[in-house]
Amino acid sequence: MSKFIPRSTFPNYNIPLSNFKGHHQKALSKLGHLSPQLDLILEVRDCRAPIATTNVLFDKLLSTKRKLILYSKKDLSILKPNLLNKWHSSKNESYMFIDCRNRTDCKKIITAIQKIYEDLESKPPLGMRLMIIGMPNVGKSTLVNTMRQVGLGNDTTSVSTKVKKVAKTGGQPGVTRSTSEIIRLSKDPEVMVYDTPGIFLPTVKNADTMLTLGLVGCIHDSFIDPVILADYLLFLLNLQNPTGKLYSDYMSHPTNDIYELMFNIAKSRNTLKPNGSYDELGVATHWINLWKQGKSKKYKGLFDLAAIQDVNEEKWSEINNLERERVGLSKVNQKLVDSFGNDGTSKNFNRKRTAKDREADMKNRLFKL
Ligand SMILES: Nc1nc2c(ncn2[C@@H]2O[C@H](COP(=O)(O)OP(=O)(O)OP(=O)(O)O)[C@@H](O)[C@H]2O)c(=O)[nH]1
Ligand SMILES: [Mg+2]
Repeated sequence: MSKFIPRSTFPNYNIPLSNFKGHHQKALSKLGHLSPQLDLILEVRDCRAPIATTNVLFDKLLSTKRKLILYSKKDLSILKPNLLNKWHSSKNESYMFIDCRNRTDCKKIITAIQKIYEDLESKPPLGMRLMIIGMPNVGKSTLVNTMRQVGLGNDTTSVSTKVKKVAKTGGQPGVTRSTSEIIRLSKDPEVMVYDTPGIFLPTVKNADTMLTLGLVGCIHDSFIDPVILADYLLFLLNLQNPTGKLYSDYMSHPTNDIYELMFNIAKSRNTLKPNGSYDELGVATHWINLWKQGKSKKYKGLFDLAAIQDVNEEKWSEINNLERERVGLSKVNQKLVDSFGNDGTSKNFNRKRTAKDREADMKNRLFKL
């Protein structure tokens, strides 16, 4: 048999590149209004797609803020922590590699926050204020709940029954629709956090990125044809391991043909019809969900092409800079610059100030007293 060669490029399907919604815009302006009272930003990215789940819009609004980057869902990912180190060390950016449901990981985050608090020259009199931000469905609300249990509970091993979950979570994007009221995470020192809705980019740069975001659940299941998504997953898996081992439960040799794989999946699940046909959408969705939800330990994934290719720090910075330039030209970005200036600190000079602005000013003043 001839040697199997994985595909090096994926067909450019006509997939919508935008999923930016009204509540994303609203959350962005709320972020701008609350920004003056924030002492620290927790930016959550999915570590199965560390580049695609980076939203450069936040950099505009919060460029002057101290930030801790949290790469979530480490239990579902094969991303090497070394790669993150390579990317972040020269920029002196703080990051952590976490499972949002894991109490030990959340304890480490709280300890890091307490350390940052201790290093603050002037301590905020009413406690430290954080905001948790990120793309949809990366685990922000789950993280708030676990950090709260750890921060307000007494021990880190058993589940505290006293500390209730305060943030609604769920498997689809868009579960959190509006910025929360302030939530207490710990008492000594006083640490409070705002949970925010996941915010999408105005548009993503190409169909590959959209497919990557589909595989980590940043966009709704119904948004992309499951067969295309299943095929993209096969394309990525073959690049990671061209032996076919990653789907050896279903077939004995590697393939570039999603229909061959789907046929074999249907066969091994006994869902083939007598005429040899099968429910394409059902099988494709089953195949995607194995990886998306990490149905067992063997389905750990990495869905960012650049991360699979192990790009170096220079290339990673170049990708981010190009992305900043591209998103910088969008209307959404222009609106932010008009309202909050280039770094999120200035007030809008062209627009008449509204009652909402005055309310935000008042809150910010009170918090900083
Ligand atoms: N395996 C695993 N699942 C996680 C982790 N973090 C969150 N989840 C799951 O991911 C899904 C989304 O979590 P949420 O906390 O609702 O995500 P979110 O970022 O608040 O989502 P939006 O509010 O829609 O933007 C839920 O089903 C969580 O149980 C993690 O670290 N590992
Ligand atoms: Mg949420």
